[in-house]
Amino acid sequence: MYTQAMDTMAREGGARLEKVLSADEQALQGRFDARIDAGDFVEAKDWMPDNYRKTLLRQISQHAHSEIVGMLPEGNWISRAPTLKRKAILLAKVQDEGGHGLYLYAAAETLGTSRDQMLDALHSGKAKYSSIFNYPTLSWADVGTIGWLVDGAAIMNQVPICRCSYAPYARAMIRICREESFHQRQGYDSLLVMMRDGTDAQRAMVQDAVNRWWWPCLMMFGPPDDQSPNSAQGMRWGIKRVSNDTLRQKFVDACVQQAQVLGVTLPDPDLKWNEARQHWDFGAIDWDEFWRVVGGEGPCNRERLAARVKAWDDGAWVREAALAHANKQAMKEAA
Ligand code: FAQ
Repeated sequence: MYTQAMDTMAREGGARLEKVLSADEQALQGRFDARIDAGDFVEAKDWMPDNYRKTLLRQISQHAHSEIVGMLPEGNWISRAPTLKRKAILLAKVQDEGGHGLYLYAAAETLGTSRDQMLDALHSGKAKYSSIFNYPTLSWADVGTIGWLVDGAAIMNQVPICRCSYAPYARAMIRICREESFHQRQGYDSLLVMMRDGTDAQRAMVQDAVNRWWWPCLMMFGPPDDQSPNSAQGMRWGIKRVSNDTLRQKFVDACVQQAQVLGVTLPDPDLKWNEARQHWDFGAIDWDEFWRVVGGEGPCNRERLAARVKAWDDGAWVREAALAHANKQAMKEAA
């Protein structure tokens, strides 16, 4: 059932050739499939099919880069936070995102890809990161809205990954989800204060932020299930536990009531409770916009990548100094 099908794309004269597995490989494959079927977790040193490894690396790399690039939109507001308390919270949150990136790069390293390789792929524009971080943060309310909606969507997507069949990724996700939950609550709290105790201008600022972030947040869950090329295999391998559309629907259902408590309107005239489905119906997502952003043509793609490349270049002296220090220590110890 869990074949190496994605490995067998070699073509000769237009015909598709199946990779022939040796008897040993077939036995390993059989044991691996049985473990996945039994709900076992796979550890770094266990045998795994090449494409299981590649699929994990694709997803973990995209996830890790999202955490790191995701520091930029909110980092932009650290120096302009309205109070010392909000500044301290925002600093802690942005720092947490950096930590998440590091756990995830470490999880990817257990699969044999170094952090340098992954960063090279990010800086050269080859690696993906979440579409959501290519939108600008125009006002202070964007920071609260990112906490409420972006972290809220991230939690919805990431809680099921705590049960991912690859144990090092699952373990990293448990800690990440705990922190994301604090992120979501601080964002919601910040918006609630503005909506309840703020001025009309502040309330309008929150509504404007929600209007701009709502639809891009729904896109975070990825394309519809019937247009998601990686879902079927990811789910069969227990890497992905819940489908893109199911998670998106759960997110909408959760947000409607939260928006009511907050006193903001979600910018979707088609949002309507469906008694038969016991879910909220919502309007059509602009998938052309999603693919444009994923393809590098979002409002901030160039700016985000340039900021990451500059940070890497500016940090060269730190890496060189750390390496020189480590070499000196090693020589001392050897002597
Ligand atoms: N943006 O076949 P599927 C966060 C790509 S972390 C860009 O459905 P899959 C924390 C997808 O890679 C947010 N590309 O793919 C935070 C694939 O392209 P590929 C990140 C996207 O893997 C908060 C193609 O489209 N979270 O927010 C997006 O089965 C605040 C076809 O898609 C994760 O990465 C997108 N939104 O499902 C930080 C969670 N969606 O690779 C700072 C882990 C899809 O074939 C501040 N990842 N694509 O070239 C996942 O759960 C999955 O990878 C999905 C996509 C659900 C994102």
